[in-house]
Amino acid sequence: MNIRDIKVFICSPGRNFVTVKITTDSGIYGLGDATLNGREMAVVTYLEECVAPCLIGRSAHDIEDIWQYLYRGVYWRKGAVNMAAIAAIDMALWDIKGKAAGLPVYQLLGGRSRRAVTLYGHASGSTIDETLDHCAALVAEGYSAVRLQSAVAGLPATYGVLGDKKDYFELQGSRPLPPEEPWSTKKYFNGVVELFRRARERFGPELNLLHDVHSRLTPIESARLGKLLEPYDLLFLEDASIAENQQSYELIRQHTTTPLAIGETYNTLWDCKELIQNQWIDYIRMAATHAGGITALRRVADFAAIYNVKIAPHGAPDLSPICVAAHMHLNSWAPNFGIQEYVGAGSDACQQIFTNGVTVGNGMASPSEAPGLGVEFDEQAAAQHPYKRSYLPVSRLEDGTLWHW
Ligand code: GCO
Ligand code: MG
Repeated sequence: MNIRDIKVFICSPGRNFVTVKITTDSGIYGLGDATLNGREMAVVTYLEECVAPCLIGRSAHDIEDIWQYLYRGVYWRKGAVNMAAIAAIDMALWDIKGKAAGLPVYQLLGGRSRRAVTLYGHASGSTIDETLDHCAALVAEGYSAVRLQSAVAGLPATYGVLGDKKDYFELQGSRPLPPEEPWSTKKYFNGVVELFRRARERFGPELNLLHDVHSRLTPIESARLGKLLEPYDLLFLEDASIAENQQSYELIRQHTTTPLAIGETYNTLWDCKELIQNQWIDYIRMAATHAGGITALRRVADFAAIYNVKIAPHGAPDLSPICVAAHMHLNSWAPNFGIQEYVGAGSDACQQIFTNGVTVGNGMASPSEAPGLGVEFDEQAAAQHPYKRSYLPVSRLEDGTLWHW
């Protein structure tokens, strides 16, 4: 079963998605996600120009060798563009292997470790009340875990908050250049602790609560936030500070027992080796699409398990339904799975283009039982929604200093 053809598609059903389709000479094909938010065309070019020509004619069964070929065989290791390209090829090859074997991918990984995958939903609002009402609606739908984000009072926009305060879903095409958003740690601190105090007051002790800081704090500020949030018992505090210097998490860890999560921008295990090995974090949030696919994420999960770190894959809207499917297979298998971020099935157009077979209900999800990943991609429907250049916003302090993501 050799690789006959590799096609790369880019479509924008509300936001951009890059999709890879590998077809074999036996007629079996596989699909993978290579979406890199705001840098989509770099991955398309890399796949078409540098990756695809090297793979034509090779055995589609050689997942491991192809992964090594594209990682070790290339002088330029790691990197977001490279690893997103490898990820898409890898997912498509697992999809093909599953179809050839007549088994869903989670069975190839070793079978189920749990009945279903626990999800956390997103609740946000312009005010604390609005955020908590949003949370109540998710609880009514059956969610047992919810991420809370409220607009920072006194700032014109807050990333991660839906509504007129800011769009989280980054409407594509509306941003021909990166918008800029101001940040004030002081203003943020004023509201965030109150948000969680009020959430516990309203929902009681059972509901799992989460929060994403989007890396806006310095390590000592993160340590302080973790301490202040301890009474409200978060499942995890996400991306409190950046960890290019992984040791900065040692400082945060020394001060707080609030569980810590990080990793959605990481491309390889090397980005978080010390974080995991030293048990400075509790959840690793790498995504199959940005970290080299199923092959790579499986290794991350096994490494993390040794140190009591769980996987909690990134599940924002810029990961295509194909990546969502890949995560559901990994999550079903991984003995050290923690929780999966979930933001819904996407726009109507998105659901017309992609079918991923994932069953969602009562705040839980299960992968498709179909052979492979269980995903479908409608090429004609995708062609109706062409690529639109778009960017994530840039963050600046109120005096204009460029700030962290
Ligand atoms: C999350 C993420 C997203 C990212 C987005 C960037 O936890 O859902 O932080 O909000 O910012 O995926 O591409
Ligand atoms: Mg995040």
